Amino acid sequence: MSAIAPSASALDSTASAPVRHDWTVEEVRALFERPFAEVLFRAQQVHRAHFDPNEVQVSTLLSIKTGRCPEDCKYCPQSVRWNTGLDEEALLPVEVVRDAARKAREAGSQRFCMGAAWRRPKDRQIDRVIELIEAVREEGLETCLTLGMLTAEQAERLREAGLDYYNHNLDTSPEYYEEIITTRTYQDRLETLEHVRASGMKTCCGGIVGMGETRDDRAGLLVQLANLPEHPQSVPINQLVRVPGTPLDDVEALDPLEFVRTIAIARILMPAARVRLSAGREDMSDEMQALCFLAGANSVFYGDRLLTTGNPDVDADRALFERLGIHSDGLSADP
Ligand code: SAM
Ligand code: DTB
Ligand code: SF4
Repeated sequence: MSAIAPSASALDSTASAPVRHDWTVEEVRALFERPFAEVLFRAQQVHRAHFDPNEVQVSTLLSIKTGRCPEDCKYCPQSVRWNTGLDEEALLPVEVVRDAARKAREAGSQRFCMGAAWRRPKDRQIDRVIELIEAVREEGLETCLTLGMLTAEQAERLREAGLDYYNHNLDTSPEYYEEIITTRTYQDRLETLEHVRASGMKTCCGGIVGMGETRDDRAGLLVQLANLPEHPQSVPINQLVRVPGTPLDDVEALDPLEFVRTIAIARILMPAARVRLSAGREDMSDEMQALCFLAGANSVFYGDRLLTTGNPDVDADRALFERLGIHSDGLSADP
């Protein structure tokens, strides 16, 4: 039996309830304590009020600069501090990126997300990245970048170059954060997000679960995301990919139903956001992914690589979508 009283306001409000930015950790913790079926039902109501529940958006990732990152993120295979045996790579030439974008579009992807293992880009690196944005746009894809911290001026330059989304995650709750990263603060992250919003670009911001955090930390992360001045248009919920050599390699796996619950509560708190079932899908059964879609996830990474680790191949995803009757605007019936 749960010791925490049911949250009437969170579960009983109508699907057209106003979008809120004033959630408390206590309210969200109470949501986590509710029976699974109640949380899923509510998430589905909210999902159906804002989206076609059978439609999923798909994005393809490419690591444009790999490894030797000075930051100490304990989950990340690209930190220079951990010995993960990664093949390092300098910033990719524009034609390599253009080819990868073209292939992604031909496979049915809608958005091309480029990630760089930087703490923060230098202005001359922004010049190079702008060429990449232009090439990906020419291939007819939406664009997304994740380069680390940005100044207001850099965000403005990226928006002027036509960048659609900037990804910058909060990763976990403010309380657990210092266990995971010491080389940049939560406040640093909030400031970069502010620069992205001020520039007029769309924000992609979420976190990672399964890093040994508590349920309160998962609630705390979701509250931080939902109480941003605007909800991120895209909210990636990553399940930790445990990479040998990183300090989190041997952390205990999260209960899959707790992951699904986290997706459902992200959907309830951020009704109009794309909730992305992100990293970790290779470790999930088809049934678990189906539950995540029922819980309100409506975007995924598509293509057999994330940044440096694996992701289900496109044939497996097409087959799963077919079995579930899910469609995506980018994916036609035939490959
Ligand atoms: N270096 C930039 C930064 O951290 O802002 C951009 C690239 S970084 C790899 C992008 C995001 O990938 C991180 O914020 C983290 O949420 C996610 N990520 C990295 N390693 C992961 C892992 N092993 N499992 C799940 N997500 C991971
Ligand atoms: C996000 O939230 N997840 C993606 C994307 N944004 C950049 C990255 C996942 C990385 C997983 C580990 C790897 O492949 O290196
Ligand atoms: Fe560097 Fe980003 Fe990895 Fe942290 S998550 S080590 S900042 S690449």
